[in-house]
Amino acid sequence: TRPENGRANLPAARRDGPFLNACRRLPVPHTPVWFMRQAGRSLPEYREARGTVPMLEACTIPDLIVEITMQPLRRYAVDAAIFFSDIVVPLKAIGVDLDIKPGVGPVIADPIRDAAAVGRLRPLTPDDVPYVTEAVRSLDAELGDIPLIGFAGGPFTLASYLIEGGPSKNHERTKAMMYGEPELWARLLDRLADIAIAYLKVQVEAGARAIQLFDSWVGGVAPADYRRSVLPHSEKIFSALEPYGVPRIHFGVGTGELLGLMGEAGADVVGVDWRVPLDDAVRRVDAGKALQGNLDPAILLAPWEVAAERAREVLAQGRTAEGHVFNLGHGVLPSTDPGVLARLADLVHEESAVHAQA
Ligand code: 1CP
Repeated sequence: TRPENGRANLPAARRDGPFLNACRRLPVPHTPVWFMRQAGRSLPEYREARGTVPMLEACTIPDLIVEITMQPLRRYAVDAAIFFSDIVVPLKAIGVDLDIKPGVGPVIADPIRDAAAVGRLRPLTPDDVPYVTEAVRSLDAELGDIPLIGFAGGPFTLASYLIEGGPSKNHERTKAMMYGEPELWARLLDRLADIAIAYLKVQVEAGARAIQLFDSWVGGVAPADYRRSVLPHSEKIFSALEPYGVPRIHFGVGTGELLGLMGEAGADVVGVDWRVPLDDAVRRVDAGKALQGNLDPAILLAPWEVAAERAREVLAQGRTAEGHVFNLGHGVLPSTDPGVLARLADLVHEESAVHAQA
């Protein structure tokens, strides 16, 4: 049964479109498409709307969240919107002293390196993020048939920011804790899983119709360690969301060797970066999963015909999956021409529709 989700006052006749149906491996009239980081610095209207408002503050202002989330939908024929926020917002909301520094990313004032610091990470409640509930409700009403994707950071990626104190190339201290202090590591990841669960529930209960768990930096972990030290926590998150019946997407960068395990963790849709062709990814995940991806975002900086040819290849490889949601293999690069993304969304629709009818 579907838990009470606060959407009872909205029109009931809302149909699941191509995005939700592809996630559920149902027939679609065309391949659905959205772009990770479709809102953000590639759009002049984003830079205009943000002005001088710091990133984390912007994530607490419902009108601004709604405006920035809607901006890409005015330009691109995308089949889903993604909530404008950041993976560190719930950590800030429970009192972690952190900031998002322009050109750097999340920076933590007092990195978490011992049991006392892990103990200070408290659970998240809906009252910690009223601006999320308010913004998602407004978006749900404004979006009509276009579904909103809610998201949270995966446990390894959030742990890495908290332990390293900021962005990191090798995740050295993070892995040192994972290997050397497995009990402390498990306690930290369990708390982060609970925070992600609470944060995702807030979004789904306010109207998000799918969720994506971004474990962006987990690709540096070997499969056996992933299974032992990360998967149980991701699994806890996905199973807590299961009763809501919303598609659950799981994505990380460089996770070619982990795709099967990321599906096993409980994702309905496995996100694939540009390194593994989708027809190969199909063989790496169990039956019963849809795939999302995976055009190299950098190819959009090459001439259009080059990008278009590769997009056609991604569509062809995606036809071997039980369900395919077209996306980039990671987020839109800030220097991307929005006009190219607009053409890409149209190409995906037009060229996949031909095959859907065939
Ligand atoms: O399409 C959208 O609306 C995107 C919204 C969004 C999302 C999904 C933002 C806004 N951040 C995120 C998630 C996020 N944040 C991830 C997972 C997705 C991914 O892998 O790209 C990660 C790893 C972060 C952490 C983060 N926040 C970074 C990366 C730092 C690093 O370790 O290299 C950065 C640069 C940020 C800041 C940020 N978040 C979002 C924006 C638009 C920005 C840029 C800040 C600004 O505009 O001032």
